[in-house]
Amino acid sequence: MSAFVHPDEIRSRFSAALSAMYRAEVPQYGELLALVSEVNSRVLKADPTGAERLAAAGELARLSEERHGAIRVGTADELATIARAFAVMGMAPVSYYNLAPAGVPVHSTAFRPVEPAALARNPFRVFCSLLRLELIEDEALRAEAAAALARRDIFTPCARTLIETAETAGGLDEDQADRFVSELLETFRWHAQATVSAQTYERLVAAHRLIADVVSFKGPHINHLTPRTLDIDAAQAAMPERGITPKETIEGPPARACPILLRQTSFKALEEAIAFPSGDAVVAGVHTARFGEIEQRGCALTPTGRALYDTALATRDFAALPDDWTALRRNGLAWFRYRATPQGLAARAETADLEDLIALGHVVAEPITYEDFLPVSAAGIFQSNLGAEARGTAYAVDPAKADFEQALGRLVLDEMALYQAEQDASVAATLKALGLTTATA
Ligand code: OOG
Ligand code: NI
Repeated sequence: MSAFVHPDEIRSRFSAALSAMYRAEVPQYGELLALVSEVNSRVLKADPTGAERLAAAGELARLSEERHGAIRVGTADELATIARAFAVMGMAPVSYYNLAPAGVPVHSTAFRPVEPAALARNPFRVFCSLLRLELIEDEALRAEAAAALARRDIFTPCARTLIETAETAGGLDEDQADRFVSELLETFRWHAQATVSAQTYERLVAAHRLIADVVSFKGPHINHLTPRTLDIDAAQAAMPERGITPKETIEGPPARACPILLRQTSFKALEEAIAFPSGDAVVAGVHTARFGEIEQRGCALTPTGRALYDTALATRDFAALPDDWTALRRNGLAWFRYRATPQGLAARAETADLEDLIALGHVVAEPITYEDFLPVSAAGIFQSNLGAEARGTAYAVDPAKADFEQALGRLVLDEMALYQAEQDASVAATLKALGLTTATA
C-alpha cells in the first residue's frame, strides 16, 4: 500500500500547475505576478515591523504562492462534480453569493481550505459561479443553451475516475495525485474552438455576455488568477508602467491603516480569437472573458462589523468603522487570534480578562485575515471585465440559496462560524497556556 498524498499538497500542486498554465496562456498574468512580487518586497523592506507581524501570523510564507481564481459552470452536475474534485484537494464551499441583484445571472460559492493550518499552507481559493439558465427570457434560446450544456462533459474520464478513487480509497497516492492534477487541469483550460454556431453565440451574447461565455465552449476556462498584494494602491498605480490598464476604481473598502476585508482591482478582459463551427468549416470570431486581477486582504469582520461595512459601502461613509485594531476588537467588529506572549507565559496570571491581559502585555491579539469574497465587489469585477453593456438591470429573483445547495449536493459553510471557531479556539488555547482554564472540563 502506498501512502496518500496530503490534500494540502495536492492543492499546492494544482495551484502551481494552474498558475503555470495561465501564465503561458495569458502573458499579462506573468507581468502582474512580477509587479505584485516587486511591490510586496518593497513593502516588506520599508516596514520590518509589519513584515515581522505578517511572519508571526503565518501570512508571509504563503504570500508568494497565494492565488484565487474563478470559473463559471453551466449545470448542477458540473457544480456537484467540481465540488467533489475540490474536496480531493481539501477545499470546501464557503458562503453563498447571489449576483442576480447586480444584474449578473449567476449565483456562487468559493471553494477554499477551512482549517487554519491548511490555510497557512496554501489558501488557494476558487470563486465558482453557476449559471442561472432560468433567467434567460427567450424560451427557445434557453432550450438551445441547455442542449449545448447537456452535450458537453467538462471532466476527462480519467479525472472522474480519480475523484471516485479518492472518495472510495480515502486519498490518492503519488502517481494518482499527479495524474489527478494534470487531468483536472484540462477542465480549466482555454478552448479557442466554440461549440455553438456564430449565430447562437450572438444570440447568447445579446441575452447576456456571461451566458455566452458559459455556454459556448467545451469547458469552464479559468477566467482569472489573482495574486495577493500588500499594497494595492501602489500596485494599481504601477500597472500602466507595465502596459496594463486597470479598471478605474478599486473595489471594496478605502485604503486604511488597519486593512479590513478585501480590496480588488482588475484589468479588462482580453479580446481573444475564437472559431465557430459552420458546417464542415469554421468562421472566425472574438471573445472576451479572461482578465487579470490583484487583491489586498485585510482583517475579517464579525457580523456586526460586516453590517457596518455594508452600510458604509452603500453610503460611501466609512466613519463608523474605526481605523484602529483596539477599537475594532473592543467593539466586537473584527475577528482576532489571541496568543500568550513569552512575558505572559513567564508571569503569574492575576486576571483572566483578555483585555486586561493585553494591556499587561501578557497576550496579543492578531487580526484574522479575511479568506472570503464580497458580492458587491465581485459584481464590480464581473461588470468591468464583461464590458459596460453587461451592467444590466437587476434580475428580480430571490436569493435561491437552497436551489444552489441542491445543485451543489451539499450545504455551503458559514464563513462567520469558521472565523468564530478560530477565534474561540485561540482564546481557549491562550487561557490554557496561561494556566487560566477554569476547572469545569
Ligand atoms: C468571478 C468574479 C468574482 C472576485 O474576486 O470577486 C471574483 C468571475 O468573473 O467569474 O473573482
Ligand atoms: Ni477574483
